[in-house]
Amino acid sequence: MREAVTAYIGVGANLGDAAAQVRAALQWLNDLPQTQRLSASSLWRSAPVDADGPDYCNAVAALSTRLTAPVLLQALQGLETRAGRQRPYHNAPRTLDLDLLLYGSARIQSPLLTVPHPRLWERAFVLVPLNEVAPTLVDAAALQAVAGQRIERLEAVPLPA
Ligand code: PH2
Ligand code: MG
Ligand code: MG
Repeated sequence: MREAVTAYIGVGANLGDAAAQVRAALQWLNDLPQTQRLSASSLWRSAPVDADGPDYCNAVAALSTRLTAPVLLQALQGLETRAGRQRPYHNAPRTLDLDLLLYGSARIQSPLLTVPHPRLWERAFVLVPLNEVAPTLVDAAALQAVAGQRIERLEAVPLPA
């Protein structure tokens, strides 16, 4: 059997009941095959970055998975479809966005997938929740670099089950 890998998933939504969609997605991630959710961040409200529409709800989940990165990506896209995701134009408001931020220590550059996520270090809506679930991965200078971006906690980290 393949080794389990720790992967970090960025969760976002800004269409419909965004917080409910993000909460549902955090459950769905735990139900993926060969995957357990290790932890989830708080839910955060953030201003859209390079995008339009309402404020986003964002979170980050840590997974332990035996899925390969491409298979995990496909599974994430399946969950976006399950949430009714449509893609009318680039960065359009969405019911659910699931981004593979980190897959262990892997560096992947393929036509389908770039890991680590290329814009991870530029975005408070990723770094602030990632810092809750993996504080050793995010240093103070990285947080300082995105301190001008509006983000506020909506809902605290859920207590462990
Ligand atoms: N996702 C984007 C573009 N801009 N802004 C916020 N605040 N949150 C997001 O999740 C987000 C965004 C593209 O996926
Ligand atoms: Mg995204
Ligand atoms: Mg995406």
